Amino acid sequence: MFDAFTKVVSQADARGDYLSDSQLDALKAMVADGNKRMDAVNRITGNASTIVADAARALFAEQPQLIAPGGNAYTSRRMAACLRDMEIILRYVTYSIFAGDASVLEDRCLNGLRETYQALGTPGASVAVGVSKMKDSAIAIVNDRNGITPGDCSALASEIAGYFDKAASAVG
Ligand code: PEB
Repeated sequence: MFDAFTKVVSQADARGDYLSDSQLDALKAMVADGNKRMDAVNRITGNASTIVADAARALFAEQPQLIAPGGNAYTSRRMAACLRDMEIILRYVTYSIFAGDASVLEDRCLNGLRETYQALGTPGASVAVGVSKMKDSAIAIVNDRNGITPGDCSALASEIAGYFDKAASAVG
């Protein structure tokens, strides 16, 4: 598991070289904008249950066969497993945002997840739709300018969107 700092250290070490100027500049920019990152993690974490519940509701409205008899989210046990899966994925996305690196998400959550869903008969494409709905509401929450000094969060927002996209395409 890497964060943005250990990732560049590992890359430099693989070259047997010092950190490059461009690596240092990128990390410097990341530190300078660190409060935005912490705010984003805090906002998503604080709204996690709403993000998960709204995304699941919207997914089941679009794909009602999932919660009909025989559907993969039918029965409370499977519904609970489904909501839990979305919560797990969102949690790993918040770790990645915090770390500024996707490796924690890749190694501890997405690795083998497609195969797990195949074995369970869980439709990965539907999980991917749920993840992309979580992305939309998380990004909206991150970009909410209400009551704060507005700044440019576009780079951070697209980095965050990238983590959700990675999760969706790992199972979809
Ligand atoms: C992955 N999900 C399920 C299981 C596992 C995961 C390992 C099997 C064991 C169990 O039921 O608990 N676990 C999960 C995860 C990590 C992990 C991401 C990462 C670290 O450890 N069903 C649907 C929807 C979707 C869904 C499309 C969006 O119709 C999910 C939610 N996952 C779902 C369901 C089950 C499941 C298990 C319904 C239960 C399937 C079953 O038991 O038949």
